[in-house]
Amino acid sequence: AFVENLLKHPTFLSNEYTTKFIDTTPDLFKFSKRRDRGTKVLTYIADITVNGHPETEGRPVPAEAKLPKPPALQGAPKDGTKTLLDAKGAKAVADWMLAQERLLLTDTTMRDGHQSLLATRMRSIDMIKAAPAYAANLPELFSVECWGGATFDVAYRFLQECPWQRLRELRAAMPNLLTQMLLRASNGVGYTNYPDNVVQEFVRQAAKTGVDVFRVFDSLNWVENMRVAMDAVIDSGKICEGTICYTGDILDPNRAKYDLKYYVSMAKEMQSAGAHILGLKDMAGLLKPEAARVLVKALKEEIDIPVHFHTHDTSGIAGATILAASDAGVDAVDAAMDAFSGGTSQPCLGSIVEALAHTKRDTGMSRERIREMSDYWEHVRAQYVAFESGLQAPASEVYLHEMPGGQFTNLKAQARSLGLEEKWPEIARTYADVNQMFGDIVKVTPSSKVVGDMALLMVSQGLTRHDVENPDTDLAFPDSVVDMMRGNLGQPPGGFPESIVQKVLKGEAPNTDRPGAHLPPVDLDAKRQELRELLEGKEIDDEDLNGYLMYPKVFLDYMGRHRTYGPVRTLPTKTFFYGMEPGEEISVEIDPGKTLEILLQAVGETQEDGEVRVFFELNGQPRVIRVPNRL
Ligand code: BTN
Ligand code: 3PY
Ligand code: ZN
Repeated sequence: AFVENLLKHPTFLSNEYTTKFIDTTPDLFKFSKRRDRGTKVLTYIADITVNGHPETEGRPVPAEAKLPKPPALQGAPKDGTKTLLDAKGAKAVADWMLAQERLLLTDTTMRDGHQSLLATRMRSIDMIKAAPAYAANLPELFSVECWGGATFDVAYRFLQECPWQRLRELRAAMPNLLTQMLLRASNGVGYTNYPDNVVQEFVRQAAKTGVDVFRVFDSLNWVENMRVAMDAVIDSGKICEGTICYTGDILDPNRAKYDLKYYVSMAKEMQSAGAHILGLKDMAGLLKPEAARVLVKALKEEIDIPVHFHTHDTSGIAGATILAASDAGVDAVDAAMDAFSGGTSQPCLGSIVEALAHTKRDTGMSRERIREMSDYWEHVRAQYVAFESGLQAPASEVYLHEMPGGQFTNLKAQARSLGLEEKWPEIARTYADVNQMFGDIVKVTPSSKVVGDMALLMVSQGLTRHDVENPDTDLAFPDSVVDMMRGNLGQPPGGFPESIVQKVLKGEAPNTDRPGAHLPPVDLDAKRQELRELLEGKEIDDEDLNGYLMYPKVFLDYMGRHRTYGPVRTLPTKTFFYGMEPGEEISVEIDPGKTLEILLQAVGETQEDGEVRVFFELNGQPRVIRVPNRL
């Protein structure tokens, strides 16, 4: 079931996801309105205890149910980068970055770290507990990447929690530090192009709820398709990190499409488009140390805005690349706290700090404070054993297939679920072939998903690139491939090869303009009214409206489950994923200062009507909850 659920992972899904529970149990949905929140949370625990959580079935179980304890606070939060943004604005932050001799660091643990290692499953509670210690103990950080990318839909879809609430609470707990998000330009935090006004509205709300730095990228590096999102960020007064995605190898003469000139020219376009910072996003970890030296040096010479480098350690050599970039004068780099670093995640933050100590790029960060924080994250990671990928060692194979860190382990799991595990080397090679067949494109969400879909189809049907390209055979392509060839994700440099477009679209003419130019604006008031009716008259705030605009079905499913189960975001992570054992007792703070003491006494036999009675004590009072046995 875990593998099955990985199939549902956003990297692979279309937006039609159904939750069997609401569909098959409409009466619980109806009753739930009248229940108090304590009863709702008990209902969730009872249900998971009896039926298990679909995502952890057959997977390892963590030892401890207690929430990990964050480090002690070293006094009140000192001024940090957020203090500067609030006082002097985005341009002042960029100027300040350029004036620093030290290497600046972004901590990615709360976004890309768990997205790349644990299928994005880290829950808000584990982040929010850590946030005050970030503010008090790590004020030297440039930023904390904690939002966007896949975290938005995974929160609603799999974690049964509101991503906006996560952001709001992190923002409040780290008043001195810049929060950072990853935004897929016109694809928002989704997998498809949204109308311009939906993107603008999303950025406005993200800035209002608490994002300070927006890393904006396009999955085909098409600057034309980045402007709407970048302009919206600039208008919000927040920091726009206009981003280049790195692919290929600038030192390899056979990969001339993405050469030094290409990247420098895109960097200049980012600067002209108003970016405060240039992001250099190496989503697969392909930038080799010597190439980083050359590229960063050129960028520093050719543009005037600071450069912020992001990579993944899939190959095991990313630490060397970071140090080379640092030597060449990069202004800031991304790293993950030790316990969430390495492999498909970012390089190790603590080790970068150590490597640069007593050099001119000394980060000024405290090794003790980093160790304490990493100890906390180590305990958090242990709660998510069910989502570990099992990748045991560095993989130089990444230079062959060029899969992004977040896709690698997922595609592997998906291959396993299709019975293609032993064909992994073939899938990796086919992924590279598909890339060439599509004209050598940037592969990052969502374009990476398209390449992965095509590679899996070819391997499962035993097709070669030659078979696919043969104009005399007819082939049904995955929807995502058809969509991309239609131009719905925009255009790669030089366009898609004409022959593959012809073959996929069977003669239909592609659209080569900006997709947003063809999408009519959404009537926001009408959408709010529509949502209000769907939710039986509930007042719809802007955050909920934005959730609905991005992911209509996912959002409605979330709201339906929320009505039944209440604030399950406050449960300890082990309880959320595994339920409770008879005799076990937990404390759940459902509101600041309002704590439920929950003791599970016993689980009854299944009755004739198929229901199970689950016996609790809630704050010392006996409570019986009936749930269906759905096993
Ligand atoms: C999923 O994978 O179905 C999403 C996770 C939320 C599942 C909850 S657990 C209790 C209830 N029973 C279900 O079948 N779904 C929800
Ligand atoms: C995302 O879009 O979620 C990514 O992490 C791309 O690297
Ligand atoms: Zn990344």
